[in-house]
Amino acid sequence: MPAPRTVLLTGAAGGVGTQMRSLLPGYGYELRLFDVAPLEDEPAAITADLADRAALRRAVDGVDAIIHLAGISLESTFEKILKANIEGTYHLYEAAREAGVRRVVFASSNHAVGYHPFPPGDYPLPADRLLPVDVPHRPDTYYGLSKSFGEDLAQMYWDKHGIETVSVRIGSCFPEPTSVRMLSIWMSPADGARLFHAALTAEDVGHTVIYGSSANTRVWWDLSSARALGYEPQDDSERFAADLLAERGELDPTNPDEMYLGGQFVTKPPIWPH
Ligand code: NAI
Ligand code: 15L
Repeated sequence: MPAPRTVLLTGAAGGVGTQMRSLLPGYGYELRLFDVAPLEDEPAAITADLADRAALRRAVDGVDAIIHLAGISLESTFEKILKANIEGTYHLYEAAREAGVRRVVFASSNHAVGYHPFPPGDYPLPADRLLPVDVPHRPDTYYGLSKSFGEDLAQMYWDKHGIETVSVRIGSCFPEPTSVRMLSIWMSPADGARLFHAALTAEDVGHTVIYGSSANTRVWWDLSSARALGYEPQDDSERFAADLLAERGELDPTNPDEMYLGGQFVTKPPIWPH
């Protein structure tokens, strides 16, 4: 596949989308922006819902690849998750198929596998303790379930229609980690851009699932499938560890709030209004 140049960024108004709008042009991409929330400072952005098939068709027309971030990014009601994340991702892939787009990078989540306990041991964990990428889905919320669906949808569109996808089980992509759990799953925005660039340019990915994090000393999962795409993370959350640990202490592997990869999504899925 020739290196993509024009890339549709859905969810461009969100937290990750805003970071990627500033970072990805540095890799040579021309971004086409799509979000249901208006982007006041981006007059060319397409303001539309993923349910709007005509708007999606316009959005995908002529792009070389898609980074699909749009959707509800926390737990919500099943009905809202169904519409935005499950039906919305289906509409996105149908638009890609109709327009002949060959590569999608799908923002999956650690919450697709959130019910796996985090691996025990002293950090850094040896390679054979890290959570492999091929563990079964164990969604911790309706939100996580929608990400499991998205990964399966991506697999089907590869097998049936030849559309390649890299499904990125993002950990926590924020400027800084703000909890002890995030020390293990943090992905700096700069590493996020490195990872998306690798996912857009690697050859012959078929459908590849990867974890998305920085090279954290406390990492819980196996980054080898991401590194195999050419991803070379540069950041490590360890510089934030002393302060967070002094304030909150190590995670308690017997506390249901803390013992799973998905953290509090597992035990207290509050229903955020969206
Ligand atoms: P966010 O909530 O800040 O942004 C999501 C964007 O999607 C918003 O701008 C929203 O307006 C848009 N959106 C929601 N429903 C839509 C619809 N029906 N049609 C069009 N646009 C719609 O989320 P964030 O943090 O930027 O995450 C981006 C993606 O990455 C999400 O899919 C999220 O599930 C995933 N992710 C993010 C993680 C993180 O650490 N930020 C961790 C794991 C996954
Ligand atoms: C996610 O999937 C969410 O979108 C993000 O807001 C964080 O909560 C992240 O997971 C996390 O697990 O920290």
